[in-house]
Amino acid sequence: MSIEQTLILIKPDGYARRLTGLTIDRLDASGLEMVAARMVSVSEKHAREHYKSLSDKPFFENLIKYIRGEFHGLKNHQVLAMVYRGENAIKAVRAIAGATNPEQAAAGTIRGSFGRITTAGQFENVIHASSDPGDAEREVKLWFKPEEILP
Ligand code: DAT
Ligand code: MG
Repeated sequence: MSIEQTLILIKPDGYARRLTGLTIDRLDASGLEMVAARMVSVSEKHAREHYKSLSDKPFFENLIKYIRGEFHGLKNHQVLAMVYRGENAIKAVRAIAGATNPEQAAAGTIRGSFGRITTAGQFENVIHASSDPGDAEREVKLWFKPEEILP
């Protein structure tokens, strides 16, 4: 048994399409515990830091625009950032989220039900979820100060 923390972001498509409540409902129903939550106005620097491991990908510049709400008219660049904690939380939240590519995400997962690929080729997949313990630790630290997370 391993108690983990994982970072979740409601991405701009999720926010703009009013999928925030549905996402939280599914995360809560998993039995995991929400231990931090904050609306964040995502700066260019923060976006690039969050996705730095993808900086050599052809889709990187559009990914930065996407996470900053530029495809959804979000002038405040807002995302909802949360930390959930519990047994195997990282894998559990990835399972609720579904595969990265919305066309390959299983039916019933958040991405499978609500994600899409735009005609411009942009993956809009509603939520971010940390993918492994190393990423989770780095991402939780990047989005939250220690005192913003319940003990
Ligand atoms: P995940 O978000 O499932 O951890 P990732 O870390 O590999 O996936 O990529 C981060 C985001 O980048 C992903 O949510 C959507 C976008 N992305 C990934 N692969 C892509 C691709 N082949 N084409 C367009 N966007 C992509
Ligand atoms: Mg990832």
